[in-house]
Amino acid sequence: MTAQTLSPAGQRLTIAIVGNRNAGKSTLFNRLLGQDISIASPQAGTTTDAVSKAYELIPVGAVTFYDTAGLDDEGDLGQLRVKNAEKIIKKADVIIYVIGKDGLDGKIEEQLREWHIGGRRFIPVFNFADSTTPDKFTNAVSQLYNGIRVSAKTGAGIEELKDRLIKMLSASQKTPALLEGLVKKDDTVVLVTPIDAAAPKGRLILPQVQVLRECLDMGAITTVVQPENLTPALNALKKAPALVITDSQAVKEVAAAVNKEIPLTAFSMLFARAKWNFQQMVAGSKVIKELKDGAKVLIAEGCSHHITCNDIGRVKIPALLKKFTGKELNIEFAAGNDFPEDLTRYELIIHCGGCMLHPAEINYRLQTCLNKNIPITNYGMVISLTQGILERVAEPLL
Ligand SMILES: Nc1nc2c(ncn2[C@@H]2O[C@H](COP(=O)(O)OP(=O)(O)OP(=O)(O)O)[C@@H](O)[C@H]2O)c(=O)[nH]1
Ligand SMILES: [Mg+2]
Repeated sequence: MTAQTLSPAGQRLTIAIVGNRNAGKSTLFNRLLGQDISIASPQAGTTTDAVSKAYELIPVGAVTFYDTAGLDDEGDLGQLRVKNAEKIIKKADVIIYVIGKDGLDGKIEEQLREWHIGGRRFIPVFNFADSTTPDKFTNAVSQLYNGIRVSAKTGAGIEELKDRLIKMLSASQKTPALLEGLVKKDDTVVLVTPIDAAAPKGRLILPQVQVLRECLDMGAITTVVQPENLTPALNALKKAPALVITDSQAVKEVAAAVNKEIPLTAFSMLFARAKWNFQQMVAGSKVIKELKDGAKVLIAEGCSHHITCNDIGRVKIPALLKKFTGKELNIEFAAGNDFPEDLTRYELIIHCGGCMLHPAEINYRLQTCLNKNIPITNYGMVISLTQGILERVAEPLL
């Protein structure tokens, strides 16, 4: 099994190696991976398209390293390469900023400061330790942001860099628990997972698998059923479950079948709380009631290959919105990396659960909406709200 297949992309951590042309990014990339994968040469602009390599970084697990084009690339094509590198930076869990033999300049310092303020995880790496002596400014900035001196050519300092990388990645790996405060050992939990035509063949979708795994890790007694088996399953239980968690698509029938005293929520709610910003997204959903004819709404999907999500985003949600608001909305769609940079023309963003999105990318999307004051919510919340059940499924998480 290769590292590529070990864990889903949403969980595989990514490391972006960035910096100006000729800083030694490709040499460092090859050195960290212990293989000659990316072409390194004295010619500035050798790397054009980003190069990625999946790698098993012990003890962190499966990670992906990215080698990128120089951030100081010029010309029309150069600008496209810079944009591509910036996209990779956005989703990286850790950024390695390689500083070449020319040392630091104000622009690099400004970038490091911005990441520092924004809470990004980054490591300034001062390359060419074999042949350069850093000036005063470089030394001061290095001290400020805990820089590391390495020589990608000789390998000096690489072990220290790997140790730091492992520490940082381990810190970003600790995703908050989905069921925290909701379920404890020996509690009974019922999961409702419809298997319809759009369900993937032979398996469960990632959010369901993650919740189920967490139930098992916690020592909860878990029953997994399709909606039609829910009532018999509840009747068969000697005591009421501590929690029922349903796929949002079945929320209406599940809410009708589950006694009001039993806490009920949806997978999408748990993910909104653990990976996104629950309050921000509940608040975002409230905007739906105020949408007027012609209001621009963006329905955004984290990836473009989940048939189920595609069907929910493109067919079901527009239909539910139309029925609920009675308005002719102006709905646009975006999938994968096409999340628009300029969100100001939208009155609402409705996002998928983002099970395949990196935490850094999710943070970026949330932050962009927050900065521009654009309401954002998710598929599950819209489905629940338009069927009058949002308050009930949000309640256990408030
Ligand atoms: N002496 C010395 N040379 C290095 C070091 N790191 C890289 N080089 C050399 O610097 C040149 C540029 O290295 P690359 O790894 O291609 O640099 P890059 O940042 O990938 O450059 P672009 O792809 O053009 O953006 C090559 O000739 C490398 O052999 C180092 O630590 N010491
Ligand atoms: Mg290169």
